[in-house]
Amino acid sequence: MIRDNIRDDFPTLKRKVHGKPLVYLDSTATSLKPYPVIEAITDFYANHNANIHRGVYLLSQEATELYERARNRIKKFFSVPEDGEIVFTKGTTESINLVASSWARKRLGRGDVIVLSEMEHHSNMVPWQIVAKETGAEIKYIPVTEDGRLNLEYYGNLLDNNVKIVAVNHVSNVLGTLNPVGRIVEMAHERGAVVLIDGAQSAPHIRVDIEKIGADFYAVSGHKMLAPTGIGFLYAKRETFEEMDPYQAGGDMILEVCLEGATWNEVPYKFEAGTQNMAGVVGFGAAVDYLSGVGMEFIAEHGWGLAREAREELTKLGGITLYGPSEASPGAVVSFNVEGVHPHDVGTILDMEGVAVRTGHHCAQPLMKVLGVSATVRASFYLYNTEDDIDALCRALVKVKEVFNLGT
Ligand code: 7TS
Repeated sequence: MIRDNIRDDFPTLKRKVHGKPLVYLDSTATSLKPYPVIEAITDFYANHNANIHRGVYLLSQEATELYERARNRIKKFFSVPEDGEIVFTKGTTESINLVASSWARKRLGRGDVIVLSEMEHHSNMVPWQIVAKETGAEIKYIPVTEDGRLNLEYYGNLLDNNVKIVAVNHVSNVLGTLNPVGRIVEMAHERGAVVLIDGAQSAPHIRVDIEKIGADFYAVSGHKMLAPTGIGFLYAKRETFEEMDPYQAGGDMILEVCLEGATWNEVPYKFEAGTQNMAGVVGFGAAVDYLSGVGMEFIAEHGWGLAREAREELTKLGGITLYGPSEASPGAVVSFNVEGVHPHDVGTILDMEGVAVRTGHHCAQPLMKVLGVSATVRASFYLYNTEDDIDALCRALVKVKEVFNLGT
């Protein structure tokens, strides 16, 4: 069951595509946006548009207050303990690049080890490959088990005193696997390694308590959790941010500049150079308010229920290979292939039926290799999806089988 009226808040759901009502099953790529978020952005531009942290005039003060109030709400939503621990970025990709560039590049060298997993999104793999090349550090990968989980025993054996950083996702964008990040952090810390958690797919779906997880870095994208595109954040402990060099330099991140050099502003501003995505931050604040209003416990249960049901219904259809843990997860992702049909053909026929899914390697080519495929079809669910969307997916898949004469 879905709570009353949630769907009415999402204008995109009123769209028709190819003459059919839109069935949006690609929230893992980016979520739809509700009216309160759209209205917060419009209100910012219409009524408070001014640059933050620099004007004595009223509009600039209002813009600054809206920006910092949103930061505070986001801080609370993620149980971030201290001020100065949330740096706004473009999203998860930029957050990880910030850590790779400003933390890792200076600290890693030959003999050091970076631990990643085989189920990482490219944005939690390629920045580390570049750092490894530059510093001489080596990357080791936690393998994925047959049932789509991280092999924790292997991880335990990988951990030695040479491991300087472990970077893994909280929820896989392909398999939906919910990784035991608390345990992963604990094991790394016992060996003195720092941990970055890629929270791109967990933050939209489960209550993320950053203090409890205890990771050194946590990266989030706003656009997957109802906020606009181009805004996200990097969490780090205040001392960690203070010890790091700036990522980019320019306006707002300095304390004082003279011809000979400059000193840095306090955190988080030291890492927010230039004019920020102010309307994005305000929209992100409205998004966490909306999610809090619905309740993260409800959202987790709802997404998990839909993912479980989708797996059951797809299994009943027959001729479908499912990937990932059989009991699904609150990550609400179902990856599959229709046996004998290329995923792009499946996606194209589904689109003609109004069903939007993602097909391809999902920016996780090494994981595709582990699964033994070049691509999958991925249906992903969020708070505005219903059982009717699963029915629509199944009806469209029957069409796929008819087109390819696969029988039903
Ligand atoms: N990490 C994970 C686990 C992701 O799923 C994604 C985006 C990213 C990092 C990068 O996030 P960005 O907001 O900086 O782009 N994942 C997807 C996806 O699965 N389909 O499109 C984008």
